[in-house]
Amino acid sequence: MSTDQTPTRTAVVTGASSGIGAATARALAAQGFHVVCAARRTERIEELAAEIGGRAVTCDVTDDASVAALAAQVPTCHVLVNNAGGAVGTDRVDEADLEGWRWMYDLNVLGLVRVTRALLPALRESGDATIVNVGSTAGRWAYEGGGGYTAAKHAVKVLSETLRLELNGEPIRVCEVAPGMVRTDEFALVRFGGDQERADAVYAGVDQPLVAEDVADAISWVATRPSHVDIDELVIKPRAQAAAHKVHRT
Ligand code: 8X3
Repeated sequence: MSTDQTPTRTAVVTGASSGIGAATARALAAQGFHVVCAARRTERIEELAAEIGGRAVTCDVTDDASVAALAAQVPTCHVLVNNAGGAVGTDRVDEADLEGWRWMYDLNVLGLVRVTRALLPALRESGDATIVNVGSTAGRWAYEGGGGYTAAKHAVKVLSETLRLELNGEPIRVCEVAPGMVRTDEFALVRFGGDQERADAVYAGVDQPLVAEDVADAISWVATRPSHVDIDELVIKPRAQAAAHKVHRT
């Protein structure tokens, strides 16, 4: 909680309307941050912001004007969590649906660049900032039918490294939190175009996939280390998942 001695720090979380984003907004608010909840679905983020004493800003990270409007409302930002992202489809490279691949690149990669670029003045203004990019184990491992998503998440990993190099010497650290199998309400459902049965099959027999709160906890930990400590990368998976193809199911 903020006191007169510890001025309120501001965090911006994109994709805050559900899943890891909403859980991260709650976790950072519990750490005393004033959280700007950014997402497209206004009603959801307004409810969340009211719950955590934060602020809702409707924002589509794939839209320049929308991101500029977000930045205009955040003069100082201590923590930026680039969480907005998602997967669509499981098409092989030889059958790639380029529209879906373009959507994934725009959302996961260019969305991150757009928001980071727009908020860098506010991050600099804070004098001590952290950028947390939500990557994925899909940014570490290839798997069949995952090409569009794994390519985008590999880009998130490389962009995090690039930003860390480019911002070296400034009081801004760049961290990537890369989750594996996380059971959220929407990730798999969106990927399979609303097919609940296929979405459920992803987690079938897996003893305790991660939940959004597990990842939020990791993000919150990364963001609250002493300023000089940069957690470059944190890969987090359920115990049952040893690798993309090695998931213990009962
Ligand atoms: C989600 C991980 O394995 O579904 O970011 O690609 S996976």
